[in-house]
Amino acid sequence: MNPIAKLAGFAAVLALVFAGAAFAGSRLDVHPGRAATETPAHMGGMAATTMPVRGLAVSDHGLTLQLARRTARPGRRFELAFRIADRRGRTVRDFDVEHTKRMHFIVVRRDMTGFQHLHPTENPDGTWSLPVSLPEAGSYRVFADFSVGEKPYTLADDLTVDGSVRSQPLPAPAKRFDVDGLRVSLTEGATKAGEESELGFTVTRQGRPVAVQDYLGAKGHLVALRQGDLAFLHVHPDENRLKFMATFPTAGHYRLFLQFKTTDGRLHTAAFTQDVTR
Ligand SMILES: [Cu+2]
Repeated sequence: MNPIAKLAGFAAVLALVFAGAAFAGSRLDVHPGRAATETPAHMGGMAATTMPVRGLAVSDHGLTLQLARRTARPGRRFELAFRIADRRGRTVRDFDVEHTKRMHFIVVRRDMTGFQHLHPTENPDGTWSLPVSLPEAGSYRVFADFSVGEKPYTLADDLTVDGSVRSQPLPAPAKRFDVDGLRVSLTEGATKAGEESELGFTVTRQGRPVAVQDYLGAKGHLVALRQGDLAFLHVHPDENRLKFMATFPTAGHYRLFLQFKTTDGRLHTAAFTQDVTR
């Protein structure tokens, strides 16, 4: 190869290198917004794995909720038995203590009425059982809320109570709920989807503050469910105040079920509709 041809070849290689760089540069320039928006979306996905929406499935990470029965008669007290089975069908027994209990059981009708928070009895064979009474007919969602090996689970199934159903519309969002002669106020609420928000409550009787005693290792217990699919939100209680931290995954309506105990030992349940915006 003569020197001229060699030089021309070298120039061609250089041109290719620069063209490639320019092409790469142009790719970056053409889609700068895509890379920028992909990062938060990905981080949002990661946040979702640390603050998961639970309670949508009967099985999760190899564990399955198995109800002994899935139908009931209205107003008739019945024994509801269930077990948690692992991948090989074995009964799970090694539950962690969460909020002072090894198993929490939530029952609520699909229209988010008839909320009950129950604590079943553990039987020697590893099954759980509890007496349940559902006065109204309808389709109920039942949630077994527990932790195994430090991993939290909320497994859910449906329980049908036969009879004619009178479904209730979701109450409008409100900051106050009167129950048992007490006024419960929502002082801080969720605002935006995907952001951790504080949910603070106060309890008064005729305008005067009412003291609450510890319930399940905190000042109160809060269950938050999404309207539509009844997704069960993970909520962190504040140990010293009637306050909770929760991340509402999407815009929409949620129902908050706050439970607290007054110093006379009575347990009260207040419910709030929470409007979460985009
Ligand atoms: Cu519980």
